[in-house]
Amino acid sequence: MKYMFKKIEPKWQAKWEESKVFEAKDNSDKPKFYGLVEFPYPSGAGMHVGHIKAYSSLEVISRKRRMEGYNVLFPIGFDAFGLPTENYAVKTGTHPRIITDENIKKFSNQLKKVGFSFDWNRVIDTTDEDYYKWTQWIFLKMFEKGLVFRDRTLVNYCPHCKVVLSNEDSQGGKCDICHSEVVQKSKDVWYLRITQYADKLLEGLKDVDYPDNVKQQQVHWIGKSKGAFVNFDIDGIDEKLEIYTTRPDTLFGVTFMVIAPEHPIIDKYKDKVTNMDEITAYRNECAKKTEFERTQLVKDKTGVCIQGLEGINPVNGKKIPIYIADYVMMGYGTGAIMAVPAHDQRDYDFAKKFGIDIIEVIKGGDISKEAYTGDGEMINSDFLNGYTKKKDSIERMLEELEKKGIGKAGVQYKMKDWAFNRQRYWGEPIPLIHCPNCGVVAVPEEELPLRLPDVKDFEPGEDGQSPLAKIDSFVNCTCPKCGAAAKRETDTMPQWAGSSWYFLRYTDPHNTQALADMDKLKYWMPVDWYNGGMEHVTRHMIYSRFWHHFLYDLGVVNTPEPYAKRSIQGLILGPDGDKMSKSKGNVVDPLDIVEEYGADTLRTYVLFMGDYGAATPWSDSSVKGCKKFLDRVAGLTDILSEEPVSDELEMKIHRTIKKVSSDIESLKFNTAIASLMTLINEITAEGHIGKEDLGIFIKLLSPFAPHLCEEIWEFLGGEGLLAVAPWPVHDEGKTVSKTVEIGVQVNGKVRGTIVIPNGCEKEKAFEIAKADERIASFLEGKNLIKEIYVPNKIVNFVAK
Ligand code: ANZ
Ligand code: ZN
Repeated sequence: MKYMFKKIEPKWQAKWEESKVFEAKDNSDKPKFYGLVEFPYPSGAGMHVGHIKAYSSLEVISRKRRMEGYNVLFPIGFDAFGLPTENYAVKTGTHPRIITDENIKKFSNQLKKVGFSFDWNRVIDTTDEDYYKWTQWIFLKMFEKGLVFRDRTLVNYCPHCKVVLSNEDSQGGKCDICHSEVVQKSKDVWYLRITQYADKLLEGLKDVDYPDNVKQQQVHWIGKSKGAFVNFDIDGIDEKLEIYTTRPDTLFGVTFMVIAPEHPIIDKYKDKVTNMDEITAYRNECAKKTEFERTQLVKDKTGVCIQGLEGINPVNGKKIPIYIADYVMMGYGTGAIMAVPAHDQRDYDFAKKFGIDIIEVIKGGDISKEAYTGDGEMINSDFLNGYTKKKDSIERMLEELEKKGIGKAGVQYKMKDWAFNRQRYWGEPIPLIHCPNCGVVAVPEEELPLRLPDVKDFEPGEDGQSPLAKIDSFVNCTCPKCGAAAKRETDTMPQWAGSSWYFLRYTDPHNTQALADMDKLKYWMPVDWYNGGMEHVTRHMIYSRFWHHFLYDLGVVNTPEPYAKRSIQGLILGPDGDKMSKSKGNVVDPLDIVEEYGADTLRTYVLFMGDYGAATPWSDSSVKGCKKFLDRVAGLTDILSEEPVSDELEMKIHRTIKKVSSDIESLKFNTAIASLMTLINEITAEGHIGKEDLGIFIKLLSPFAPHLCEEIWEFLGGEGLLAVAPWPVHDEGKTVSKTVEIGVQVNGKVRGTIVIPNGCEKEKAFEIAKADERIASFLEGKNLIKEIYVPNKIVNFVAK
């Protein structure tokens, strides 16, 4: 048969849809498999080849699982709130609802054209009010449990997008959305207390199967640090300055202190400070810098010595100067540090610049050149002198500090609480009310969903207020507690809200009573395998693990961890090896490939192109190669024969079953496809193939190229749909060759080779060897002294 993809692809897509073969069953006795891919943001640009690669791994695994007899949940949905749609709405005056619906339609059609085996009956749209009702519900539960709080703080603000950004969304001092420069701005911010779950998020990593680098990134992001809080007296004032340090063992080496420019102690004692003007000027300079700039390890440190305040080192009573400097952050630890220039490079650079003493307390380095951060013998440190292990000196110092009541052990996290509001329209309204009498009050649960009001103008207010603030009918309400006239919160939730629990909704997408029914959750959760990008390993995965742990504590879900296993796809680069981007003009449209070569070719190619986890450049010629391979597969139907295949080919078929089955499980799709390509060469060389063996071949290929394989299956008269036909199982006995070729030595020299039955007895091997003419000639006229046989390897005769 000819590979007529234009004809067969729509045909099988229609059959799959009609037969509901990809719909997951809720009440099934079969074992379950829940495969999850990161649902797309339905942008106007439509699908990218990167989406195809990202979904193809679990597409292949889900298809294999169905054939192995599992009840498979492989869902898709749309993470549809967010800025690009809103910016487009502002630009065109079209309502985001309309834009979103159009984009979702476009995406769905594209996904269907590629033949993904998603359960289209469970599609989720995070902007659907029946969905975001539950996003708001979870938020209210967090509010109820004290995990929501409001604080006025300096925030990362993008003047272009007019939104507050979390640290993660403004890495490198640039807005994650529009890449403009981020500025610092004082704002009221709603926070989710994710730090309260820091330890659970760390602990939970022990129970999940994530790649090591994924775990490491999460551990690093959480950034747990063990150290000590120590109180320093301020000379002449009844006030303590508390610092956080990871190195209390170096306390005798402290020669100054540094506080963050925003530290409140300055204003509290401004009457005592004699250089307030200089300090104010410095603080104004600092306010212009982003946190990113401030944490860079630049040698040239800046700062101002506070005249009029002096600290006292609690372990030796020495007076030390206090500086303000921007390398100390207000948001970490206590916003104040004890500086040990001999053993901390930042402090060292600072001390050199400001001419401050450097006291060595750990032997081993050369402090005339740089700070020494290694281990060594303690010196100049009173009761710590002679200690050689950091761990022991820290322990001894902590004991001392606790005994004297001047310090205690403590932990800190790099992770900050999650800034959870945006001043934008296209997001979930935050269901809170500001009442003049009662303060902040929750919208009653039965009033959920709190719907987004219809507006005409999506432009945020110039003062950085949400567009919702301009809608009086939305803002004005009555307090649910006391009935007084009150005002609604007008900020909306960040992009990351809807994706923090979507995998739960797939288990029961139409439920109106709960976010999902407990029995269904118990059947489907946890997600067995979640594939996605490295860029979502911190933000999205940490946020969703946090929500899931919270829901677990609430008793709403049945497992603490949502994802049992995680894998990562590598990027698809442009043909030139650069990142694909519109501006570079090297973007490949997947639909163009479907149009020209067929969906099966596209699917096969994105998994054949290289290591699944690696970044790989696009290659048109390799796409064509995949197309040719599928042409040859179609051609196998022309050499069908009842003649049995050779033992050799049978062995290769069984070896291929074994290899494809195991390669798929370890995401080695490229080698799985390559082994099918090799097998087709073997079949072609043989010249014919039986129905049953061709059936095996297309079963193995079907997760990659399902349309063509269904077509061949039908041609062969296969029963039902190939999509649920049983996956082939190899016979281990048939994977080994029936014969082996081995060398024969006479007196230690190889004199020839013989073919013996695989694993044959030694007497038989000797018999075959002696019968070999060449070998016999070497033995002629000699006495055999010894016969040696290493099974399947070698025969050696010793003769004189
Ligand atoms: C004295 C010291 C001596 C320190 C030494 C280090 C080495 P991690 O591991 O990241 O938690 N620090 C504390 N609070 C800070 C802040 N708000 N801004 C900037 N730096 C801060 O780092 C903790 C260390 O970073 C602390 O330990 C403190 O310097 C500094 F040989 O104290 B250390
Ligand atoms: Zn009230």
